[in-house]
Amino acid sequence: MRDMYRETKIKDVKITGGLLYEKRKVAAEKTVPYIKRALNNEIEGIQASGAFENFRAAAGESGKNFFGLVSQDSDLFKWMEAASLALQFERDEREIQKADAGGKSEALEGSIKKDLDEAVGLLAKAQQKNGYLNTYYILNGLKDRWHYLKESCQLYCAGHLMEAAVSNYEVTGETKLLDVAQKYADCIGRAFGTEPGKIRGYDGHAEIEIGLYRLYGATRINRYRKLADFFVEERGQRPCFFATEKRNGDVSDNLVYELEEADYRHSQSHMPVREQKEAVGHAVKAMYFYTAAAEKAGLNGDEELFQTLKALWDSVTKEKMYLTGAIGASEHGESFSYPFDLPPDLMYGETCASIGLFLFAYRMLLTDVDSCYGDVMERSLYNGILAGMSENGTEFFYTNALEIDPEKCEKRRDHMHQQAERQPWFECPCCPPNIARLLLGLNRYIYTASEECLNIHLFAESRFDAEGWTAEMKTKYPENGYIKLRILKSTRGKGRVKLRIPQWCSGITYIVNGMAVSPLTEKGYAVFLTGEEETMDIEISMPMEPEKIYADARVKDLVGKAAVMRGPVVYCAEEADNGEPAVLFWKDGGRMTWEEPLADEPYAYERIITEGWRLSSGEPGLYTTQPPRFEETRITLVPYYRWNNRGKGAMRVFLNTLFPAAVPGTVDRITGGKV
Ligand code: FUB
Ligand code: ZN
Repeated sequence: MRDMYRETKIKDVKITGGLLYEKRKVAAEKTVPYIKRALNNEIEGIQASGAFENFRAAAGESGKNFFGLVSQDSDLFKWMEAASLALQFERDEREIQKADAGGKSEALEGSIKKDLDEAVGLLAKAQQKNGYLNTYYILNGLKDRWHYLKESCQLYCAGHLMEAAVSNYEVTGETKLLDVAQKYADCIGRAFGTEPGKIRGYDGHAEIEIGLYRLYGATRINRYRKLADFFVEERGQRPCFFATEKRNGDVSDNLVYELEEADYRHSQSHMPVREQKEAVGHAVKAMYFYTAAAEKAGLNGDEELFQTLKALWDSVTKEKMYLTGAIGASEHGESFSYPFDLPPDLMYGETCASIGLFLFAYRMLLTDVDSCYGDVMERSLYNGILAGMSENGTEFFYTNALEIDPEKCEKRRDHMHQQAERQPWFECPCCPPNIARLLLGLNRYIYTASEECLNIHLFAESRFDAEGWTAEMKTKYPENGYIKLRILKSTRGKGRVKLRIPQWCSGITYIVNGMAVSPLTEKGYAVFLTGEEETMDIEISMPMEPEKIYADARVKDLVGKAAVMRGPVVYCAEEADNGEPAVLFWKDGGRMTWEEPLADEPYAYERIITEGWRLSSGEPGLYTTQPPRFEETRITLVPYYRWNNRGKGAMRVFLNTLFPAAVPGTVDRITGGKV
């Protein structure tokens, strides 16, 4: 029998300080208002959005035509989810009584609430009598709805509406948006299913499944869960639904993109989920699908399905994931490539895909408290996800390569999917509201609990209060690995506290109530026993030294290269500190020193200083018989998530490695004869 934890409620956790608090504050105060303005076309010079305008037209408030991509309703819904969560942030902020919170926080909450209420009103007005709510088809002809589900994103958008509604309800207790979402879910339930006359189909972009499970979680209405179960199991049944579905109406101008007709791997529809073993296709679609399937496995105690998901998890994380938790090695179809094909430069690594991986990991964790999931959550959060947003919260990466050369991004067709700088907006702005909702919803992912067990998966200054447990965590993580926990169990009987031991960490030590202890471990978690009404103080020390990281030799693009991590944070070399990073080599055995950020200097980030070599040509000429020269240099590294906050420039995570001791004859060349 496996564990089955429920998603932790947003109100049960407060993040009270540290990096994640700072990021959430920026998301609430800057990103959420900015996205509202972007979606409402109030920002000059960025790509136009039809998100609000389409709803006004669908509500009969304007006579405008549909504008933008078919996925666009989801941008508004994701913003609504982020805005709902921002309300909670602002309330927590007042409760925590941060020095500068007070009136400012109340005013911001007021304006976000007003924006949200307006949007909810607009949705309710645009919703059709039968509950249908998709602006593309409301404005272009309802008779074509449910057609071309392969690319039209209808159910994908609906799923995001349901997620927004659940978060909105959890935070506000109001049911207006939840009612809209339920009406739409019921409309979808009348149209799809195995019963005669219903469509045995699903969306090309998984997401409705997650939305329905969350709706079930909030309402406990079983038909939403059953409909989600149907969508999970129906995908990939043969003959493939996409080969047979109707395709009336011309949506071709409004598609995000259109892949080859029969590429069913792209949407994970090439076979039923239970037969899938390798993660393939569009990385975001895959993550959302696996997340939903993991939820199904957990809810139903379905071990067979869980094992399928575990195989897919292993395929992603052991063969197809970047060091930063980025996924999606190929620009074509924003998709996975074959195992170990992980080019650091041509890659895609969409911010939404890392977010999806984080969500997939969390769902697995609810059923199986194994540190492999928390490790990946941490990896994607502190690297692939945080890199997606600028420090001011209003610029974003869509793709997140491990190696950027601005000239290539500008001049080479095969690099044009990449941005050398974060952008204020995109034609397909799926990532900005996704990162905002993820950051503002982070409270859900730090702890899980039952009356018997409290699990701690992520480390952040925070408080947890639910299921009879109170926990207070004090830490500056990931700046350092020192954590102080005070835990109180108020329910009856003995309880267990489980703490993830991060994969990166060796030499962890614990002091419990003043005594050094060596706890038992279970699937990568340290386990502590506690009794009723007993306060347990745990001090955890995780030595956090910079370390070189090498890829599996099957990752051909990374042979002879190494990166540096300190704790969960991946570092990178930026041109701003080092000149061109392509010519840098690590010095074998070079010392690495970590320096704290200098509080009073802007952009004076925490950094790692190490010794290295800088290569230059042996003699002029495109090709020459003269080997290159190496001169000693200092290499400065900054956290990857902080890169590109100091203007445009080249960046690399993996630098070249020379192994002079291991390669006969290279020593002279490296030192230029000095040694
Ligand atoms: O189709 C909606 C969104 O656009 C996906 O999640 C992104 O990957 C992009 O394709
Ligand atoms: Zn995205």
